[in-house]
Order: sequence, then structure tokens, then C-alpha cells
Amino acid sequence: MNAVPDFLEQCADAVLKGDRETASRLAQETVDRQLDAVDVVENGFAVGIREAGRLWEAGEYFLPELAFSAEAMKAAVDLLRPALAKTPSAGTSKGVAVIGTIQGDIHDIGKTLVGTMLAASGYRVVDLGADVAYDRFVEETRKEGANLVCMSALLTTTMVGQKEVIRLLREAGMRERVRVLVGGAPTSGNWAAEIGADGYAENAVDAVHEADRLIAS
Ligand code: B1M
Repeated sequence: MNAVPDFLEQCADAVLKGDRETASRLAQETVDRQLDAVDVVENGFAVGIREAGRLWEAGEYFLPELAFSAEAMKAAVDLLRPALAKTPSAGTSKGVAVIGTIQGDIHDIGKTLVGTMLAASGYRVVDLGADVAYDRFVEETRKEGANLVCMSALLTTTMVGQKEVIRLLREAGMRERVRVLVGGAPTSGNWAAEIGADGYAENAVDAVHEADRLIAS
């Protein structure tokens, strides 16, 4: 069931205020009332964290306030993870996806959402976390026999690392047998094409569609 706008606004507001307790309560309410968890994250909590980022950029929020907002967002997403993973295709195996946020970049909220949605849709997901060294993507892809390499980047200064990992995959002779998916706010379809990635997704739901398309191709 989709949440009503007022509920979504409360979710956004709790994150914006960095109110971890309220964010957690609203996440629990989402579970208890069996609301659509993807809708609540994308149209509720994520609206709050993006607004916090906008205020920070405008000089109206300081870094600690942004960090409190991020903590509230993470608490909500952690609580919602089992609900996000409850889809009809959970448990099947479409392939193995290695996912991480690129070296030098500690933003992990969006990456974790993408990983959760991929797992929910039937991929075995190996989440390497954030600030993942370029060569670790290659090592883990080899070790896990992954057929999908997923890289998230939230900074214009770190997105170039996605290109470096693709170069390393090529150097290791692995590029032909894996599909590479990139995402994160500063990236785009044009960027994916420019660096030789196979696909780009704007959000976690698109990431699943794009992963399915790439694996089937
Ligand atoms: Co930072 N930060 N931050 N930050 N932060 C941004 C990214 C920024 C745009 C804020 C701003 O200026 N408005 C800006 C980047 C500017 C730029 O490079 N163009 C910025 C900056 C500058 C920084 C620091 C450098 C600040 C500083 O220290 N001076 C620093 C970076 C440190 C580092 O990484 N080395 C920093 C730190 C932080 C916090 C620690 C406070 C916190 C992160 C907490 C955490 O993740 N654990 C934080 C936050 C929260 C943000 C914003 C506000 C929100 C990011 C987020 O979680 N969004 C962000 C502003 C913004 O994005 N509007 C900002 C919610 C999340 C659900 O969305 O991550 O976009 P998102 O993920 C989406 C899609 O992008 C997509 O699907 C997800 C779900 O829909 N997606 C993929 C993501 N990865 C994907 C991968 C895929 C496919 C789709 O396939 C593989």
C-alpha cells in the first residue's frame, strides 16, 4: 500500500531534522502498516536527506547537521531493509553482483539501497561497503565469480574512479565476462557511455531493471 503524502512528509522532516528516533519510529510504522517500503524511502526519507544536502550547500546547515540527517536516514533504511527485500523474486538467483562505493567516497546510503534492491530481486549481492579500493573491485569480482560489477559515486572527484576500475578489469582480462553498472548523483547515461560502462541507473528501482537488462544481453 502506498503511504499518504502527510506520512511521507513526516519521514522527510524527521531526516531533515536529524531526528533518528522519529525516523526509526516512522520506519517501524511503515513495516507494521505494510506500506510500500520503496515508496517511503524514495519519496519520504530520501527527500529529507537531499533537502539537508541542499541546505548544507546553501550554507544553512553545517556538516554535523548533515551527518545527523544521514544517521537518521541510515537508521530508517536499516529498519526497512527486510521489508525492501520482500519481493516475489527474493531467493532466486539471477547472478552475482559485487557492489561498492568507489575509493575516496564514503557516501553509502544510495549504494546500500541499490544492493538491497538487487538482493531482493534475486541477485547474490556482495556488498564491499564504501571507499572501496579500485583493485578490490577486481579481486572480489574474480573471487566471487561475479557477473555484475556495480559502482556508486556521489562526488565529482571520485566518479573518475569508475573509469579506473573498468580499465583494471580490462587489464585483468575480465572485462568481457562481466557487466558494469554505474550510478550515483553526479553520474549519467552519457558518463557511463564515456567511460565504457555497460549501464547506468538513476535510482535503486532502475538499477534492478538495468541489471536485468544487462544480464540478459
Ligand atoms: Co556528502 N556530498 N559529502 N555527505 N552528501 C553530497 C554528495 C553533495 C552533492 C552535497 C552538496 O553539495 N549538495 C556534495 C558533492 C558535491 C560534488 O561532488 N558535486 C557532497 C560533499 C561535497 C561531501 C563532502 C566532501 C563534504 C566535506 O567533507 N566537505 C564529504 C565527502 C567525504 C568523502 O566521501 N570522502 C561528504 C560527507 C557526507 C556525510 C558523511 C555527512 C553524509 C554521507 C553519509 C553516508 O552516506 N554514510 C553526506 C550526505 C548524506 C550527502 C547528501 C546530502 C545525500 C546523499 C544521500 O545519501 N542521498 C548529498 C547531496 C545529494 O545527494 N543531494 C551529498 C540519499 C540516497 C538515497 O540517494 O545517494 O543519490 P543517492 O543514491 C540514489 C541514486 O543516486 C542511485 O540510487 C540511489 C537510490 O535512489 N544510486 C545508484 C546511487 N548509487 C548507485 C549505483 C548504481 C545505480 C544507482 O549502480 C551501481
